[in-house]
Amino acid sequence: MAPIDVVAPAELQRNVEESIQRTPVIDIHTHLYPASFRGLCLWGIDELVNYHYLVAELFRSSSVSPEQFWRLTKSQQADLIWDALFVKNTPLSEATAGVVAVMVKLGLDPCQPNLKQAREYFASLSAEKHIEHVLNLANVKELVMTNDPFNPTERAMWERNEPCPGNFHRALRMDPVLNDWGKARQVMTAAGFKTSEDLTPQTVSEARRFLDLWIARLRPVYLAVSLPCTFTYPDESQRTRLMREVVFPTCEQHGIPFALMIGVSRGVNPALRDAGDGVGYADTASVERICLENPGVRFLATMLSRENQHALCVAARKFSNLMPFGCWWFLNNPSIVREITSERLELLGATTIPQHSDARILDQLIYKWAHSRRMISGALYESYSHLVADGYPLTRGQIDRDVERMFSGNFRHWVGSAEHSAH
Ligand code: FIX
Ligand code: ZN
Repeated sequence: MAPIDVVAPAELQRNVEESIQRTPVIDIHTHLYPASFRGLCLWGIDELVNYHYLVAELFRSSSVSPEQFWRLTKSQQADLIWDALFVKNTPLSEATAGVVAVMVKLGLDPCQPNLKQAREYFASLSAEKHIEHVLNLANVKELVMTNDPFNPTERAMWERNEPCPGNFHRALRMDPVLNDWGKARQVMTAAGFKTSEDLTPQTVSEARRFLDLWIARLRPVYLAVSLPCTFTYPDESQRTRLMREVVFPTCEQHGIPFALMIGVSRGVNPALRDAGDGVGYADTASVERICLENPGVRFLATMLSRENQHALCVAARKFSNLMPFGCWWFLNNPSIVREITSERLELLGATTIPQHSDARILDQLIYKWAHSRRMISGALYESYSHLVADGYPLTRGQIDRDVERMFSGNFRHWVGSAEHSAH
């Protein structure tokens, strides 16, 4: 007998959209901080408009040079970007359309000739209240930060035990350890760890002791690194040894997953600073070899190049310790989010983590999740409609279960707090 809450084909799209809208997400990769991390917690119109995605777009629509731009104050920079991208041009790009979506959701007029009205609005808010309001608007119940013990400002905040609310999970980022050992070991040495340039047995155990200290301090849900598009594993580099002798054993010992973010080409145009990074096609086989070599470690993986997405899905069919996540950075555009989500549903069902926001400014959660939900909903509806067309009695309960899994259950399961997931 067919279950009672079978969805009629004509009701399918509405049911999928409703389930997607009402299901809260865990945003597994952001650059956000709680209000207590003053100076690192970014929100408001000047930060929104100065987002590095928009800085990159400014130079296509203005004759200002990067040198001239960086000499301006933050509000002068925001005024310049607003005028060039929102007044003199139509906010068509995803990054500009995102600012418009945030302003409309907050009751602001995106067609103002300047930022006066918006600045007055944000000046009237308190960070704590606004964080709560934005998390509700975006239906984000928890998020994961990007915590860098090699950043002196952030390190000082953790060392003086700045309070961090429970819904702001930590992720221990270790780009310097794997991409700039010289810098990483200077920080370790300054903190009293006996490390040398060469990876002597003492250096390896001291580097592990450094990670153990920060794991105890942050209790991260995962350790993470971004890697260049030229990354290969294994090779003759220190990076391979650091992965094999320091990072992966540490993850296995603590039972903490490792997140691989692969495919960035840092500083292709250094004059643009954070806005100057690019993308390159990367070697998915390296991810397969890492998963094969480390069955005791769970890996999260996101790849920056569109051309790597299919192979990453196939790799995840081969390795159950590999969890593809998110449409990272230059992939976080509606048409590509839709494409990648469909591909993952077709190859991996509801077993992946479809999106993360990568938000650097709090308010961005509003548009990044509204736009992603729209595309994920479209992809999911399409997959279900094929199933229903073949005569499957799909229920509302199944839709809700699949959406909950993708929006939070799969991540909880992966990081070991699975009380919600259906696994
Ligand atoms: O490595 C990362 O976490 C990247 O997301 C950032 O470096 C990048 O600048 C960014 O903000 C992408 O959205
Ligand atoms: Zn990021």
